[in-house]
Amino acid sequence: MMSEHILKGLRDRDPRGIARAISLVEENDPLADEILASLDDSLVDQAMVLGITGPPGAGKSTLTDRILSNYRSQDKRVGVIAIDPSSPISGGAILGDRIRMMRHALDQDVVVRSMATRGRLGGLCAAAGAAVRILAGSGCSVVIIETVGVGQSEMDIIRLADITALVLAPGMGDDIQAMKAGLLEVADLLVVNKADCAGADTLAMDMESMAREGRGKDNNKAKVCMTVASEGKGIDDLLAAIETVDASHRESGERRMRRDKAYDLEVLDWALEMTKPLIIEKIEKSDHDRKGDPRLRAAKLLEQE
Ligand SMILES: Nc1nc2c(ncn2[C@@H]2O[C@H](COP(=O)(O)OP(=O)(O)OP(=O)(O)O)[C@@H](O)[C@H]2O)c(=O)[nH]1
Ligand SMILES: [Mg+2]
Repeated sequence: MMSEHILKGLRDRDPRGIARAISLVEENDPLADEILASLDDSLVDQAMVLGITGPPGAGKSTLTDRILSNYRSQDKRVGVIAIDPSSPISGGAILGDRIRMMRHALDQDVVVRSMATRGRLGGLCAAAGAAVRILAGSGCSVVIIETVGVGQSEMDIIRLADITALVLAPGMGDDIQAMKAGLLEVADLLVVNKADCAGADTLAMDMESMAREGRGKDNNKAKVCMTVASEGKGIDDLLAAIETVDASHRESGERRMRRDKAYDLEVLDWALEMTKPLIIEKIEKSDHDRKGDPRLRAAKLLEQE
């Protein structure tokens, strides 16, 4: 039985079974409900979901790989969800990501999953949320979401994370200006990567002052960390900072609040996903005179039972 096979793969925590389960849910397969219902909710509750975001080329994947190795050395099982590394902006870095992750390919306690935004009409938040649940529910105590910090859908994705690190690198002036508005708000940690490159200290100072200005609601300012991801430098300090933020969020209730918000976002996204086919069907069945305003027509279609 196919469904038994998939569920067994999940129970056995077999990376391929997990990957298959994520695909099925993403494709809205009839098995999706059963897969999601089979997960251990307490594991999902306990896992730490870490968002890694920032402009293309800042070193997010290199950093993710280092963080992953570090957690693995603590014997933690780790899941990674890489959102659309093939966006038009970053231009096909997916191969690079794959290659970098290859050294974990044979590790049964690492599950890496890419998810495309391209060619998708919404539903990314729902799919990524389900992937987080499947990974956490099958024993990944850390789930990392890597996403390029650009579009709105990526911003929504970051809201699935308990903690978000914004990765920046020197020499990307314009990108940083563009990021300021949205991403600084959601960042708990500001990572100045490529600290081996010229301009890193200046960038770190800029970030320090921005962090002071942008003190969040809980009055905690984002901590600035410096890393050289390509050489594995600064990773221990970064992980210590992550742990501190996580502990304080768990204690203050901030974590619960973020999870609640993420939950609502996911419900909305799933609801939209589920109604879309129904609406498409209505449009197809309606008479095609195409007169009048499309907006009015849409309202009328929705009124129809
Ligand atoms: N000098 C230096 N290079 C780095 C460092 N970290 C990463 N790089 C290099 O920067 C380039 C981009 O790194 P990635 O990890 O692919 O960056 P990314 O942010 O994941 O990029 P996208 O996924 O395309 O948005 C690669 O060539 C890395 O080897 C660093 O600390 N110092
Ligand atoms: Mg990347």
